[in-house]
Amino acid sequence: MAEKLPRRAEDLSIWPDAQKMIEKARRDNVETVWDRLAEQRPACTFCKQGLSCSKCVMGPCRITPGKGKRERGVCGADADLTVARNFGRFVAAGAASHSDHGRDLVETLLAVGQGKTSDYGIRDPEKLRRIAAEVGVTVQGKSDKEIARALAETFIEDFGFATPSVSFVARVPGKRRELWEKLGITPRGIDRDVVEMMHRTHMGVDSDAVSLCLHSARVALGDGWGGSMIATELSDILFGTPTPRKAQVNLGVLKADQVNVVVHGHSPIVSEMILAAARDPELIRKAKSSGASGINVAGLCCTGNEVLMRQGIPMAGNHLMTELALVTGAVDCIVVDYQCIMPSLVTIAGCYQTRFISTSDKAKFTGAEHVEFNYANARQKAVQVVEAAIEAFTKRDPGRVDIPAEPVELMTGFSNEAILGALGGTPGPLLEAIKAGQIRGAVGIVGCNNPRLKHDHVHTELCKELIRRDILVLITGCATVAMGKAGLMVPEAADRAGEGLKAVCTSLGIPPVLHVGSCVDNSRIIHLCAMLADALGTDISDLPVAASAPEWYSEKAAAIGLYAVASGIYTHLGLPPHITGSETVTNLALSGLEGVVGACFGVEADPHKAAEAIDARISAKRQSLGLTP
Ligand code: MSK
Repeated sequence: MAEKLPRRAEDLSIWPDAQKMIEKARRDNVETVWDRLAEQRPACTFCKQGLSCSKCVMGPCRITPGKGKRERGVCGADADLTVARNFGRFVAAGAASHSDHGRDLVETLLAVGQGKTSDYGIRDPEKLRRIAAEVGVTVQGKSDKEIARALAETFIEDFGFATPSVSFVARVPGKRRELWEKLGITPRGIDRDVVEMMHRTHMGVDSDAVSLCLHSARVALGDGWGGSMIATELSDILFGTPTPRKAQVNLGVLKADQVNVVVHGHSPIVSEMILAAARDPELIRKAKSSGASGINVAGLCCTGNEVLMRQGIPMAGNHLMTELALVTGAVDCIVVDYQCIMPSLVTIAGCYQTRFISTSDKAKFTGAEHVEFNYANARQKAVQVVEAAIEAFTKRDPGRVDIPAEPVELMTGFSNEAILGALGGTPGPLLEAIKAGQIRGAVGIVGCNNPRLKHDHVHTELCKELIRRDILVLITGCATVAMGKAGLMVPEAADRAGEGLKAVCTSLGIPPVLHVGSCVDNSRIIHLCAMLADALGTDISDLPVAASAPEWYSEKAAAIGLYAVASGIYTHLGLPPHITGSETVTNLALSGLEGVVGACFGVEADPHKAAEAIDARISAKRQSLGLTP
């Protein structure tokens, strides 16, 4: 039976700005993600369950478990092995993406240390020294440049195979480290573990589903405690550690009378330079002489989160808003780096005279303009891009512009340093509030949108339900835009929380939903959990915490979910991954992992039932710690 997909705009997204732009797209004959999803229906059930294999040319094979016929692929792989191989590669792609992003930060830091760039520098020298000392780099008597170089060289080793484990494994509580050692899943070199997954899943190598799943966990841990954590910490060192600040969100952040430059993707390396160019008085003068009142930079997806966290740059939207932002007709230039950039954006940009500019040598788009950025030319290239945006503004057709909303306020910038700073420098007060039951627990809501679910419905309903139950919410990635638009990221939202959480938020002047960054910044959440566990002298799996990716779509989200679980954090998913064709793998994910790593996945599309399950988990953990449930 074909899955029935809604057509009415109000059934596709909960937001008026999205609904209006979906309707405008239809009027303008612009195809969107929802149109393409409808064309893909019905979905291939073999692929959906992880039961198709095209990893060699003896096939491709489609496995039908328990039917007697086609129970195995040509090589003899059964459903369990086929699903485990597919899932292993899925996670490896996600971990590789985050980690390759981290690698770019290492290269930039190295260039700073070697004096090969004057465009980038150290904006947080205190953090540079702190992180360097933490991973064993000598800081005494050394200049910032010398430390930057030595720190970059240490992290380069983390990507290879010369170390027994990645540096930040030292942050993991002792009990958990011992468990990983026992299971053989301590992350070693980041690249090594990803490459090993590609090797293991080649025909005729690792042919045991459980063994492959354990290596998937190791690859994911190399992402969370390796590539992503390096990306987060080095971004702070190079661009500044976020501090709380106010900003705005939704399509209303685009300005009809200004040159609108939208940054999209994940890395701050390009977006920070675009921002610097947009603030250049010479370029502002140029924009004004072209008839604009100024240059407005707005963010999409996680590049947006990076500049939102550090610079308070407004957010135009999340994953499912990227096409719709262009449909406003008000975007003069969209500048992209990598990840989560729908190739369809090039075509849509062409419909509205928007300049689509790619910037990374590893992410080119057919039909796009390519302006390649590197650490030696970034400032000059950023000027070129902003000049292109100014030129595009002069060609904009005001008759096709529709900015469909007024922006909503939010508060951002809750790095771990900022959170601990607000608590007087230690996690002690947070633990006291947890012990007293004012804050019953904490949940990280992370990740994407998926057109198979009503846009931002699960995010916002789950979040409202959790804070109502005195559960603090930390958010990253595209969930940020959802909670921001729902008005949950301002201190006044404390009124929508339970009495205990409300009292804590009111006394600190913070929202009940804290923005901690982009998708790589989920590393901040696991680090905070490690600090809490250490302060309690326990393991992460004993804490009253959980994670949730309510509307996830990407391989990266699978890697995040798996590193959270392997770190001991129960993780809710709004949709299952493509593993349901294997009983062994599905049972392992939904319950078996509990006995192995002390946490597992839960799948639930209904936000209220998901909140129930998360709440039950938090209550049980509180009880085991001797606290009131
Ligand atoms: S951008 S991975 S849709 S969070 Fe990080 Fe958003 Fe998910 Fe991409």
